[in-house]
Parts: sequence; C-alpha cells; structure tokens
Amino acid sequence: MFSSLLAADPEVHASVVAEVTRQRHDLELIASENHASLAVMEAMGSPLTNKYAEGLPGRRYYGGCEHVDVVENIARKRARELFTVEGCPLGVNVQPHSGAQANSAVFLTLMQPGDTFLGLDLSHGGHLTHGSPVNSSGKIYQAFHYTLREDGYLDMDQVRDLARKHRPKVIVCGASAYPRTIDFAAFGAIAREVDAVLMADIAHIAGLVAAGVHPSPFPHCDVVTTTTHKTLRGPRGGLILAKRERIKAMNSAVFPGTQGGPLMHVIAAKAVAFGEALQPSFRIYQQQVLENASAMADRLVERGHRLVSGGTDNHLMLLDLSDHPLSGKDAENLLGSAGITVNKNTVPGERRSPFVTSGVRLGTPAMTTRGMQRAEAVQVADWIADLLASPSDATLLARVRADLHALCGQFPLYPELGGGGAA
Ligand code: DSN
Repeated sequence: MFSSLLAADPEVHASVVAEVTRQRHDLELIASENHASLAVMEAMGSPLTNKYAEGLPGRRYYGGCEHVDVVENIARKRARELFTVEGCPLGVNVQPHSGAQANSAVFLTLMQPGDTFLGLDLSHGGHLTHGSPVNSSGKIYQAFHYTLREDGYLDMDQVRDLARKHRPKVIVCGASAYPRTIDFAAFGAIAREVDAVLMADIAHIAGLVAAGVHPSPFPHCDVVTTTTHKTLRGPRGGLILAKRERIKAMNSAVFPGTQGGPLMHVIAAKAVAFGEALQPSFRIYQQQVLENASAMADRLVERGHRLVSGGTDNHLMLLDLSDHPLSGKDAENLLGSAGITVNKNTVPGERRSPFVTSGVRLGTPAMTTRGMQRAEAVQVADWIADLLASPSDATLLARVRADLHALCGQFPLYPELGGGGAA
C-alpha cells in the first residue's frame, strides 16, 4: 500500500500504514469522524495540491487556473444543490480550510471588534469558535452564552431572555455535542425580534441536513457554516452557505480576509463528496446513522446508563458519568484499550475538569459507513456497558477486544488498498 511513499520515506509510510491498520481494526465512535471514500481521498491526494488559485473561478490572481476553475464550480454547484430549499436562493464558498476558518470569516463580515453575540456554552455542547475566551471569537468579540435546561434540551426561553438583554449583532446556533434536533425556526423568531443576524454552524449535522433527515437551517438562518468531513463524509475542510445577497461579503472575508491560496486538491475532494451526497444511497446511509444511534442509546439506557437529554434524535449521544466512579477520561482510556475509540466530553453541570470530564460522546457515522446496522449498534452498546461495569476485569477486556476485532473484520474498511487484509 502506498508504494511511492514507501520508496521515498519508509518512516512516514510506516506511520501511515499503522494508522490505516488502526482504523481497520478498531471501531470509530468519535461523533465528528467518518471514513471518506477512496474517490474523495484520490482527489485529495492529486496534483491539484500544486496549484495557486487565489480569487474565485474566472477571477484569479494566477494564470493556469482553467481546470481548477471547473473543479471549484462543480463543488459550488453541488453544494448549492445539496442545501438549497425552495424560495431561498443560496451563495456558497467552498474555500474555507476548516470549520473554524469558516466561522472566523463569517464573524469578520458580521461584526466589528467588541460587538456582542450569543452562542451555546462550550461545556453544554457548544464549540470553541462560538465565543470561548481561549479562541479569537471570544477575544475579539463579546460573547454571551446560553445553556441547556436540566433535562438536557436547549432552553429557548433563556435564549430569548439573553437576546432581549444583550441585543446581540449575531446569534449562533449549532453545536458539537448536542444530541437533539435544533429548532432553527425558533432561533429565527428570536433573531428577528432583536434584529440579529442568525448564523448556524451545522458542522455535526450537515450530512443529516443534506439528506433531509434533520430540518434545514434555511430559510431561518442568514448564514450557515459547516465542516465537510463529519456526517457529510468528505475531506477535512470547511464550507460557507449564505442567503445570496450576503455571499459577496463572505467571499471577501475568506480571501483576502482570513486565508491565502485555496486548497484546490481539497476543493476537488469536496466536489466528489458533494456528488456522493447527492446520490439516493446517501439518504439511506444517513437514515441508518440515525437508526444505529437510536438503537445504541436505547440499549445504554436499558443497561442503566444516563444519557444527556435521555437519548438522541441525531447521530450522537452523550453518556453522563457524573455519578459513576469512572470519569470521562477513564472511560475513554478503558474503551480505547478494547479498540472502541471515543472522546471524553464535558456534560451540563460538569463537576470535573475539562481534561477529565464526566461524559463520553459516542457517534455512529463512521461505524455506519462500514455497513454496520442496528444489531451491531446494540452489540457495541453492550460491550461498552460491560466494560464500564467491570473496568478492572482483564479477561472481559481481552474478550471484548477480540470480539470487536472479529466484528470489524466482517465490515472491512478500504479493502481496495490491500496491505494486510481488511482487519
Ligand atoms: N473537534 C470537533 C468535534 O469533535 O466535534 C468540532 O470541531
């Protein structure tokens, strides 16, 4: 596998192969990760990486852009097709290098330094770029945060009260760890009442939205940002969608506002991924993501575990270990040693430090890409519950690890790459 890399640089090659092997053998339950197709990865690994193309198609600052112009236009057209709702024409910018870059470009167009905005608190499922004091969004602008209710759902009364009190320029909705449907219409009504611009960061749920299994942020939101590599299953990158009249300002904020040359190889991979997401099979995939998450959540609850909000409507769930002897960090390590990759996560009312946490975030996009269904989701939930109940049982750990590897072998990942079998 990767013979040119092997010949040129055996040291890097060894680590790349080890990572492919890890992905094949282990089960990825990190809710923000997925397994992109070989076609997406081929586009990403293509010589388009060599090309400078600052500007937009037809209006570049460099010569020789005729082919990358075609690629970027395909990506833009497909993104528009994926996310447009009737009566709400959209503009898109496919150049942001990441979701964080997309968010900072959007903020640059919508606010002046010191302006006020609202976002979801990080420890309640928000994102660093939604106004955390350690991120530029929290340093340049004045951020106020809404939180979840005790039952784990968004508190729209609190959002309205904060909006009336602070009169923010921008209201940000969207989350990194929220297991329930986001009511974009309710956010829209509040934004209109206080004359704020409504921005949604749909990085986690973009694939669900594109497939029509989560309500669209349009027409309620003015601007939407996302990553392209989570449920959308494309290359690592960002994307901005905006009501058409706003896109010109967004384009300038991406380049020259916050970025230099776009990554044309990644834009080609985005085009491929958007093409995949337009296929009927993508909707079936996303429905299965939801079914697997719901089966896993139900089983964990049956096994006596508490989930934030009691369950899930989307691709992820948050295991609440506040009253469990194991912390989120302990659980991440324990499950990781069995080959189940997860991330520790803060929970509402967190009593432990953010490096330790009382929660574990679990998501089904990657396991569903491998072809796993409800039965496997229930089996994995049982393994998680067994391990958390007996964390010191070495025999159990060895058995789960062996059974998990056998299961992953039945759902091979990237078999076309060869190099040591599927699992
Ligand atoms: N780090 C991503 C996540 O895991 O949700 C968000 O950017």
